[in-house]
Amino acid sequence: MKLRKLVIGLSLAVGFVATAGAQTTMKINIAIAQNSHQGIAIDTFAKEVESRTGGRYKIETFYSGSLGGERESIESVQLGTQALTFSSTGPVPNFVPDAKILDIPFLFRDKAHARAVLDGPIGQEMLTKFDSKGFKALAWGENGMRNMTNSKRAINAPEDLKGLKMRTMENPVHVAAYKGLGIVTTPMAFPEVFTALQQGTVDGQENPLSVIMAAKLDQVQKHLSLTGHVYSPAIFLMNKATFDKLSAADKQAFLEAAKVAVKANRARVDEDDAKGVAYLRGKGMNVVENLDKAKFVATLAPVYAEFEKQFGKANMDKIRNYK
Ligand code: EAX
Repeated sequence: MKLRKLVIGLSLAVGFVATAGAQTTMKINIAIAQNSHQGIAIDTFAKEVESRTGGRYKIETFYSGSLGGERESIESVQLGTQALTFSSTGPVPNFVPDAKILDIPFLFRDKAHARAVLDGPIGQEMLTKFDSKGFKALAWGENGMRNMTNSKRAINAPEDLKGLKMRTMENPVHVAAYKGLGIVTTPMAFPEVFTALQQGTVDGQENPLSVIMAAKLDQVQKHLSLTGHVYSPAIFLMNKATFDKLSAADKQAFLEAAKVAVKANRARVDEDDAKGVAYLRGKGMNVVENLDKAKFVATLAPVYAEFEKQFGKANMDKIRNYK
């Protein structure tokens, strides 16, 4: 009898110790390299969560699409097979249609305007739209102002885009807009892009300088034009049920960790934008800097008319005119 009591006592002690020191591990991933504006986002997030929860939560970080592309990862978070992801909002409209309005070309004047909208009432209200779709959107991050690259010719004006085969994100607003510019569009997950450009399956793609540098696209693209045609938000997404199981204090810890991470993410984008043109010219790219963006907007007029019907001109103006 004594032995039985001893065994039960020991097993309870072990259980207690395990519980006391129990650590829950969660995965987060990105589609691009660790040495990037997105890598710094999830590395900072991981460090902040562990320190703010006293080590009770460990965030395992994965890079370069090793757990899948952005759309696939967002789907895994929605299903709960992956706890977290940090993604551009490219594929988001497939899960949260309300977010589509953010992807309209030339909607945002610049990064400062976009950050103000996302951190303000419009963006914060948009985050709540993710709840009913199985996500807790922890915070808006930043991918950056998207620019066009290709291997065929310099893009100085919209007519130079006609007939160009460009990879696009899996985003219906982008596809409609780029078709409106005469581009032949090929939606594709980012991890496939470098090879597609290398093999000439597509002539070009469009991405922020941060992504172009992180993915070394200068090795497979000759021409870069600073079109700044779309502001590309990023976002910290967590499986909603997993978030809801956290204590109130741990929920706060995850939210604050995301905020600190976004500060580092945006600072890295600013750094990349400051040095990106010189860096990519140094790598042999031909860079067109001063484009007349009004010409691109004018060419998009018919598509814009459609967008105003779809999203409501008032809703678009609310964002466009936000100060
Ligand atoms: O988030 O798919 C894209 O072009 C994204 O900008 C890239 O995955 C970084």
